[in-house]
Amino acid sequence: MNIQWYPGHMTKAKRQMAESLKQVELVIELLDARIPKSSKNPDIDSICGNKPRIVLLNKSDLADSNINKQWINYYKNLNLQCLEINSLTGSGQKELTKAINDMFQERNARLKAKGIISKPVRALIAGIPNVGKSSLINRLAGKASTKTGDRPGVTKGKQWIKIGSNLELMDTPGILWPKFEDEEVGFNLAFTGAIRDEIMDIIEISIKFIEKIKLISPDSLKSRYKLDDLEGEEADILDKIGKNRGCIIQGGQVDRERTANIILDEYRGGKLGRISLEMP
Ligand SMILES: Nc1nc2c(ncn2[C@@H]2O[C@H](COP(=O)(O)OP(=O)(O)O)[C@@H](O)[C@H]2O)c(=O)[nH]1
Ligand SMILES: [Mg+2]
Repeated sequence: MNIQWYPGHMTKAKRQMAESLKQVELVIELLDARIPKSSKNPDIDSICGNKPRIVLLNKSDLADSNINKQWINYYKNLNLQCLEINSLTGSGQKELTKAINDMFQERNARLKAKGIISKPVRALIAGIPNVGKSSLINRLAGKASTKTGDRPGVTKGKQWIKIGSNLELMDTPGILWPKFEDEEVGFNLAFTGAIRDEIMDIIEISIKFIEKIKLISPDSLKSRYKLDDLEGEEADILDKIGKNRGCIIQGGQVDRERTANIILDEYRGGKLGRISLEMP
């Protein structure tokens, strides 16, 4: 898989992240619950230094709830706070503010002893493109104060969004770059929509996707697309799905591109069910 990267963007994001880190006491690291490993920047430890951190499994509504729990345990064992969240509905939000309050209890008590009643914890939300940073900021802010669906770099200015009396959020999220350590990471990012489709071969991606789902959740593929079995090559399965969906072009051939788009869109929209692509 050939993906175009823009080193200039990465350098800029790194610099901005370093700048933002200086201004906060807490990093809220957002991961995609379906692919917590692939959606993570593996350099996050060194990027954050010893700044306190909370890991959030976002889009938890699209991932298998048992596997979400496994990931939470996995992080617990690494001594990292981890919670699942849905930035669209706000589910998990209460747990998040409670976790932050608990985390900074000592710090608040220390300030109080000095006579400082309330100094909100300043936090930065960080994650790879499309993981849901803007959605979470909007959700926590309680109104549509930041744009969602934007490409990295669109949101600008530096303001603080007050959340309750104990928390202030930087309105500009920190952008982390995913790391293409191996091909599988690239495909996982593609399946979940973290990489723009225009720069990929969507048919190749969908074939890889079918290959993966065949292994981890064959029944969801069969029932969604009314397939009796998953025998044969992935490309043939793609064609069968196309036929069942009436994606036919002139000459009676299957419109593979349209079919590929349907499959990926439906997975991303949760229509195939809650399917996690990575386990701890
Ligand atoms: N199902 C689901 N979709 C989400 C969730 N959070 C964000 N999204 C969607 O993911 C896409 C990217 O979100 P956005 O906030 O723009 O990501 P950003 O690039 O990190 O700022 C948007 O289409 C959101 O509606 C979530 O918890 N669940
Ligand atoms: Mg955004």
